Amino acid sequence: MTITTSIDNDKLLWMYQMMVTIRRFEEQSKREADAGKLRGMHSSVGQEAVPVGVCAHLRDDDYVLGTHRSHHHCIAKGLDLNAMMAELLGKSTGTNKGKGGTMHIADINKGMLGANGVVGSNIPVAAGVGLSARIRGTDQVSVVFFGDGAANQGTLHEAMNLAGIWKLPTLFVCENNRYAESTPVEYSVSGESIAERASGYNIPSVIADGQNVLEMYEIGGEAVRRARAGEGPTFIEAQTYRYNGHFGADNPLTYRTQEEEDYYEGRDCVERMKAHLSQTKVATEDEINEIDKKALATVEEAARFADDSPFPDPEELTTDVYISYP
Ligand SMILES: Cc1ncc(C[n+]2csc(CCOP(=O)(O)OP(=O)(O)O)c2C)c(N)n1
Ligand SMILES: [Mg+2]
Repeated sequence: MTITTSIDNDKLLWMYQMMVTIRRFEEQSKREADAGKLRGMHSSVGQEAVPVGVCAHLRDDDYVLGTHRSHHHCIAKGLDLNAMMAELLGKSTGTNKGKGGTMHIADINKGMLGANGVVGSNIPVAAGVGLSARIRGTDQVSVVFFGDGAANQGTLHEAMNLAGIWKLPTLFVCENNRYAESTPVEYSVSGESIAERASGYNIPSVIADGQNVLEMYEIGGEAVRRARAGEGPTFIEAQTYRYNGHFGADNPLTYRTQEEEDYYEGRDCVERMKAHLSQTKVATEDEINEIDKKALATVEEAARFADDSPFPDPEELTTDVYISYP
């Protein structure tokens, strides 16, 4: 698609810096997992542009709901990296005091209502959150990220129906990375696309190049504008790719070809944005290197912070687990 939005330089640089930070964070997370310090790591490397382009339009009081693969959603929504890395390692200084781990990170103050290990369960929650904003009379929006596999859950259809009839301020963002574990979309998705399912609920939909952050920004911006203006939900199918296996132990990747991996890695979102910044002279090579260095330093600091932090006291086992209502 042709990009028509003019994006100010600060926003362009923010998006680049955010994608590089996510990439470095995920590389570090993988090292931590390989060292046995965390289990069940689902890497988002390759998919950074999707939440970055959308979250560039969100405020702290807008809401995001994530999946089992959600580090990139959390970082794009502005969560603290030290606390996130500590959370991954189960430390008491973690975002959720080490009790959520990699798949259940939540930070209410930043509007991150939670990564979620149950595939598809976050989708109706996002409709409910949109309904809450509507009832409270705010212009907040809710954004739910989910995979191509989750798009085959009934929860998506129930949520789209409600969002459609009530014109909820909810964005359905499907990260179609072509696989649910080892199952390819060609096998599991009936119909021409995932996006076209939204038309059954009178929800406008668009297929986006999820490896192009500028396109994600443009499409996300229009969807957020519609939601805030009371025009209802939008469905975005972002076509993307996870460079690593489904999770740490998914290796070798016998269900996909080298040719396919090369194709997607050749369209890498970070590299394309870097090229865009230098071609348009938004940043010099030195300035780009400076951003890269800063991203690495921030992640290294997060790893140190997590390592140096204590595990929760055993007496903390049952605190913050249940909420009692007055
Ligand atoms: C309800 C439910 N069914 C099955 C699983 C096991 N499971 C975890 S991730 C996954 C695949 C999800 O694929 P997709 O939605 O495409 O997300 P991706 O892993 O590609 O990001 C499955 C089947 C689960 N966690 N929850
Ligand atoms: Mg998938």
